[in-house]
Amino acid sequence: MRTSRFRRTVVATAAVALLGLPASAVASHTVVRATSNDTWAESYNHIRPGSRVVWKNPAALGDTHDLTAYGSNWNKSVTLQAGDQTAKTFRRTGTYRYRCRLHSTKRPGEQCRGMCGVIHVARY
Ligand SMILES: [Cu+2]
Repeated sequence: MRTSRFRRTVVATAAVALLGLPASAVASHTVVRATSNDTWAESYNHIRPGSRVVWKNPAALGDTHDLTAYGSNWNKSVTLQAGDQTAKTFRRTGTYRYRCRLHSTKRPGEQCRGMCGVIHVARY
């Protein structure tokens, strides 16, 4: 799997070089999964503008989670039953924070604790 991901990256990079686009123009597809420890894996993701993030709540875990945006730059509030997923394509650079309201705490002015995550969108 490591090799195929590397090969895909090489192919994508070569295609971009042929098109004369900067490497940073390559959009990606990122999967964030709820874990049995009530965390997001990975909880921090760095992506390029135009990339799609899919949050999955694996059916095998049998738990309910929630995906709620916090901060003032985006909105999302979705309940994820076991087996559910939701997605968003991030077109603008920025830092997008989210949490599961069932498994985290967030008080005004304090950091989120528990099942919290960050999507960082930047061109480099
Ligand atoms: Cu949760």
